[in-house]
Amino acid sequence: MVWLSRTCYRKYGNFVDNLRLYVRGGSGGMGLPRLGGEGGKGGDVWVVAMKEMTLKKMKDKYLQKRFIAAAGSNSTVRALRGQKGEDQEVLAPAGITVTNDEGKVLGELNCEGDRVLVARGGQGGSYHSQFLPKKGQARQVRLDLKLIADLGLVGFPNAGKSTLLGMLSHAKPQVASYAFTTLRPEIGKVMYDDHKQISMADLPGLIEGAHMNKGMGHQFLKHVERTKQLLFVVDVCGFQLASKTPFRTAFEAVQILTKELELYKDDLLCKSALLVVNKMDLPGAEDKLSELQEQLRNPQGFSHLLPEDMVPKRNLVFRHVIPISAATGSGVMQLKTCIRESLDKEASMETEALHRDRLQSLRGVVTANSTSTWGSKPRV
Ligand SMILES: Nc1nc2c(ncn2[C@@H]2O[C@H](COP(=O)(O)OP(=O)(O)OP(=O)(O)O)[C@@H](O)[C@H]2O)c(=O)[nH]1
Ligand SMILES: [Mg+2]
Repeated sequence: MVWLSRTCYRKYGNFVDNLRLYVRGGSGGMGLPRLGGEGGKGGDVWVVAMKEMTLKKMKDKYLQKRFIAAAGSNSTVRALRGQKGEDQEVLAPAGITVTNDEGKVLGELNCEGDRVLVARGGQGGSYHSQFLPKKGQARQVRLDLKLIADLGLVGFPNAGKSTLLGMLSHAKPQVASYAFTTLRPEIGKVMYDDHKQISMADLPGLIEGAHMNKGMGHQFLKHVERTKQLLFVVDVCGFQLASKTPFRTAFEAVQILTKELELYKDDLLCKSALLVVNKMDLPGAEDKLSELQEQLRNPQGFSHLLPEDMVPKRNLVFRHVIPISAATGSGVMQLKTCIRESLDKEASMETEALHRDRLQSLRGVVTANSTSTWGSKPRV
């Protein structure tokens, strides 16, 4: 079962978990042979971690994805030692591995302020180089988000996330009828008949106000950031955290979970998501499922059910909505197939995008070469 509206196609599979950049250090400055002057060193290019940054923001902000540091200044009679060129800083998110095109790890950005040198500036011209400067180092580098799993389970406490992971994988997460049974992520491997494995992270239950650090709060949301796709799990009969907190239906749970992700980082809503409607073995579940399906088809029509500040600005469009019972196992095989289909589709889209990128940068090189050939003076 898939519901896709036209507006949501644009956001489909838009989550960015890697990015390729062209980086080049600045050239060195010219030396001054007459007085033995030394040109300034070219600037370096650094990738620097900044809290609010995401790969998606980088992609939108730096359309060309080319970063070239400034050249060092030439040595002059007034300043025999030329000044160093200014460094170029590329702002990137934390939780990134930086590699070169051959896959060699250049460094990691783990927390705000961490920096990795990705291209050195060229040396300035000096006595040792007949006063001729060196060009800066030029290469492609790749930033990869350190993912903890292909799929992250997102849901209120007690929705049955751990029970589901136990059903789909060999993991044995703790299951209990009280909230916050799961306190840290646990990864399970889901195996397919063709021996492909995917990883699924059981995450602590999310509650209203998580974006303000309530419940497991930010700690939990940080993990959601690091999964490729989201698997929302809701109890078809709804959820109530405590007698003093309001009861939430399955539809309201979907809306609140979406809103919490949006308030934390709205980029999270660009990830592909699937919805699991659990506990279908309970009495009255079929009627509740039909109601939920109707509400999901037209979420705006039911926005009055929640206070205005809890209604997400944009509704998630689930690739699949799958009713299951994690307790009895019904619907779980169908879910497994849908998960695989969704991940395979995203992988093929990524490969296509990578080929397009490579082709584009190759074209850039060809154009640059042909321009320099045409532009050079004929030899006499
Ligand atoms: N009837 C029924 N009960 C279920 C089903 N799936 C899970 N449960 C029960 O729901 C309760 C909560 O299950 P968990 O798997 O621990 O839920 P969770 O989402 O991991 O909860 P937290 O770790 O607290 O976030 C347990 O008592 C399970 O036995 C289901 O399909 N049907
Ligand atoms: Mg759990």
